[in-house]
Amino acid sequence: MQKTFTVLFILFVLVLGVVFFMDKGKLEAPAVNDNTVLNIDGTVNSEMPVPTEDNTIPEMVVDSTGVKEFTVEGVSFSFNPKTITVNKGDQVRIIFKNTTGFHDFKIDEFSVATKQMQSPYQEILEFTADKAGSFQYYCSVGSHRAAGMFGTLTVQ
Ligand SMILES: [Cu+2]
Repeated sequence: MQKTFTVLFILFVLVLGVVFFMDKGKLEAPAVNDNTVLNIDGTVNSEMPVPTEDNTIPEMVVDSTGVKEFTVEGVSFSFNPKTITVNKGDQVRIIFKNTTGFHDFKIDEFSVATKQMQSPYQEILEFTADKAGSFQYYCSVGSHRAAGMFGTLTVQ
């Protein structure tokens, strides 16, 4: 009888212990929601704008003067969006937001380039899309372009 009680008591303590640790695990789960922008080291980046509710960056805005405005995010090692399409003759504004790493944004054919800067960094470029074709925008830091940090500007 005494032995049975001891065994039951030990089981009870074990169950309590398991429940306690499971709860503790839940409490310690990272409280990061999907809209949070993280730095490359995983810390929360409070300086950068939070994406819109559907978690995308708006692709294009036409301002009151007719300028086609695109927000392009740079991370290691890609741009978002990966494609931009405008019409020949459009005045184009690129709001380049480097959110992760050390990058720039360049389009050789239109002679536009931001500085090479560590995130968080934002620079605004403007140019006239005065020739039709497909042009690459890319990051000229190190081998970032080869690693996938480029996109396509189509002027139609
Ligand atoms: Cu880069």
